[in-house]
Amino acid sequence: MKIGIVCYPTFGGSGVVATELGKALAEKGHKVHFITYNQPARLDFFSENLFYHEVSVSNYPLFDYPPYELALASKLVDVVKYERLDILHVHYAIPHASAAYMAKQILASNGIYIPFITTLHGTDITLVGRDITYKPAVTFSINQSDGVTSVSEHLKEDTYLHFDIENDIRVIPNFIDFRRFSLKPRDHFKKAIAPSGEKIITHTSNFRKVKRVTDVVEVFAKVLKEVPSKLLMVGDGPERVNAEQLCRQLGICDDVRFLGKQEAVEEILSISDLFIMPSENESFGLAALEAMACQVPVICSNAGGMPELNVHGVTGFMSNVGDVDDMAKNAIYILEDDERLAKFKEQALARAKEFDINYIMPLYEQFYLEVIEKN
Ligand code: GMT
Repeated sequence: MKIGIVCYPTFGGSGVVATELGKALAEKGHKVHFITYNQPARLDFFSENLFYHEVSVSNYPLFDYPPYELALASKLVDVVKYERLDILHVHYAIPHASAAYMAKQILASNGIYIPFITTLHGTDITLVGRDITYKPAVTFSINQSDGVTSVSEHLKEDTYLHFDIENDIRVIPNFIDFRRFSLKPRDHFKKAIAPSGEKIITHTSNFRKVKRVTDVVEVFAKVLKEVPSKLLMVGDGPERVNAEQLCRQLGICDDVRFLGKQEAVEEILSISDLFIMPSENESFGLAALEAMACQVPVICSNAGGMPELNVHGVTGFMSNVGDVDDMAKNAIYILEDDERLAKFKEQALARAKEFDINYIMPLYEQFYLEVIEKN
C-alpha cells in the first residue's frame, strides 16, 4: 500500500506511535509518506520506503494565527494526487482529521477518491477536543472519517460519552519495539547514579499538568524515608519548576536529578527499579509500557486506560488519582524485598510482550485493507 501518515512530529506519545508505526509498515514493504511540519523525531535515517513531505505555512503579516490546517489540507491534496496514495492515516484528531476531510473533498471534486483513518490518542478527546471551541469540528471530522481507532477501550468509551459519534471505533493499543526498548547492561551508569546501591525510581513525561509531576516528588519523598533510593525525572515542561520547588521544600534535592529531555530513554529505564506515573488521565500510558519492556514495574493512577496495561499486584500497582500515600505504600512494598522486586520485573516484561509491535502493527495493516475495500 501507499500510506500517508499525518502526526505531530514532536516527542509526544501520538507522534512516537505514528512514527514507529510508519517505520514498521515501511519495513514490511509499504510505501509510507509522512506529511507534517517537521521531520518526526525518530525519522532521521534513510529508507527506500519512507518519504517526508514538509508542510510549510507562509506567515503573511495579516495573520495573527497562520492557517496551518489549510496548509496541511493543501499539502495532502498535492501528495495524494502526485504520489497516488491509497489511504491517509491521521494521528490526533485536532486539526488533522478536519484537514484530511477537507483534502478528501477537494480531491473528490477532481475525481480522486482517498479514504482516511483517524486515530484518537487521548488529549484530543479528553482535554482539548472536549473544549467547546473545538467540539463541533472534532465531532464532525470523527464522524466523517472512513475508519476510527482509539488506543484503549477507555478512550473509546470516553469518546462515545462526550461526543455524538455514529462511527464504529476500533481499539488498537499502543505497542513497543523490543529492538529498542529492552534491558541493557548499564552497570557503570547505575553506579554513577546510585553509588551505594540505592533503588532507582524514574518518571518520564512532558511535565504538563495532567501528569501530576509533584505527586511523583511526594511519593518519592515518602519512599525515601523507608528505602534508600534516587529519583530520575526525565523530560521537561511547564510543571518542572513546581516539582523542583517541592524538592527544595522537602529537602530531597540531593536524591533527585532532573535530566531534561532525553533521546535514549531506554538507557535510563535499563537502570531503573520502579516507574511512577500518577497522571490525572492517561488514555494508554505509552511511557509506562516502555518502562515495562525494560523490566520496570509501574506505580500509577487508575485513570483512563492505565488498568488495560498495568495489572494491579502483578506488574505494579494502581491507586486513585492523587492518593500519594497509597502509591508510596505500594512502591515501598515492591522495593523493600529484592526477591519480590525481581518477580515484579519479570511480570512487567511478560505483560509488555503482549504489546509487541509485531502483533499490533498487523492490526493497523488489516484495518487499512478493510477500509480501502469497503470504500
Ligand atoms: O501524554 C502526552 O502528553 C502526550 C500524548 C499525545 O497525544 O502525544 O499522549 C497520548 O497519546 C499516547 C499515545 O497514544 C498515549 O500513550 C498517552 O497515554 C496519551 N496521553 C494522555 O492521554 C494524557
